[in-house]
Amino acid sequence: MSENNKRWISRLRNGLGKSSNRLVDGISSIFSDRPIDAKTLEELEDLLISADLGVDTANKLIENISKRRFSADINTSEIRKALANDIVEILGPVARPLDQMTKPSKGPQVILLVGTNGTGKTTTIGKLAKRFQEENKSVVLAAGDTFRAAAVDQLKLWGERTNAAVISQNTGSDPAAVAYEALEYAIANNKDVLLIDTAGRLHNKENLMSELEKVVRVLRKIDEEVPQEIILILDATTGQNAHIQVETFKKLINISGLIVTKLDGSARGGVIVALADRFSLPIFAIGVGEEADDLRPFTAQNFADSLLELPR
Ligand SMILES: Nc1nc2c(ncn2[C@@H]2O[C@H](COP(=O)(O)OP(=O)(O)OP(=O)(O)O)[C@@H](O)[C@H]2O)c(=O)[nH]1
Ligand SMILES: [Mg+2]
Repeated sequence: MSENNKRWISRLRNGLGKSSNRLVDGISSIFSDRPIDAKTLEELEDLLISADLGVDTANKLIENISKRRFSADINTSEIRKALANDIVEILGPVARPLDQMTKPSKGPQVILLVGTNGTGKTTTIGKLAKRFQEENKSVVLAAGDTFRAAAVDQLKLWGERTNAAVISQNTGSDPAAVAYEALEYAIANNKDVLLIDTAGRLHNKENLMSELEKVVRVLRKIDEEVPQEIILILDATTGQNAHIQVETFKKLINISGLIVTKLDGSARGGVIVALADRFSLPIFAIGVGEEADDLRPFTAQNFADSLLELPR
């Protein structure tokens, strides 16, 4: 394993520390001097639910555990390994590297980022811009959050840091108009990637949600293929609320994948397993901090091993 990979995994482990400590301590205390039976399995199910794995997923994992054969003197690391294996089965199909995002047949790759307030959309755009620049791709950022002047300034700062052009209009202007102008700019200047920021919107505010539809509709007047990806940004610290966010956004626009942020220091990393199991949406990356380098690839085995504190 490369040094770089090792460093990433140790950052992920640190990030997931609170979630994994709780799971691992819980498993140790449930199975200390007790066998795997209906009672301990019920306690394990409760533990998984309290770690945000969700009722259905916890239930499925427990069912799998109950079917497995363990040695008579089971130790808790065997249980952790079995759980990690089953979690890998759930996460494997949704873990998707960034370079597997849909590529355009012509023109720039357009990625629209959406989500509720404060989930990390703008920060994730900065992180993605850095990643693409490192691959020698030219990047344009569209300041589609026209609600607050501060939002444009925040995006401009990321533009400066990552050497990306930023297209913005006055506060209060139509986000669809900003997106349209940015796409025209990206095409005219042969840019490789266009990342479109949007205002945080509560999923229960209908007018704001329909504004998103308009952004997509207007972009498609220029090119029917775009945006190639509509990524929903979820804040892991909101735990179960993430489910409602996915449901509501999915109803309105065609979400093509997720990026889950704030996995550093949050005690709620387990929610990713529940989301993967329930929605099967690709997870393209995870956020483990506020800096440009804090976007990590999401890989099933690393995540499951980190969540259960298994050796690498
Ligand atoms: N710890 C941590 N903080 C993050 C992460 N991603 C974003 N943040 C922080 O979360 C806060 C909100 O991030 P923004 O990127 O402004 O979120 P947003 O979705 O654009 O917010 P609105 O535009 O207001 O809806 C900022 O303080 C970020 O630094 C992450 O992965 N880890
Ligand atoms: Mg923002």
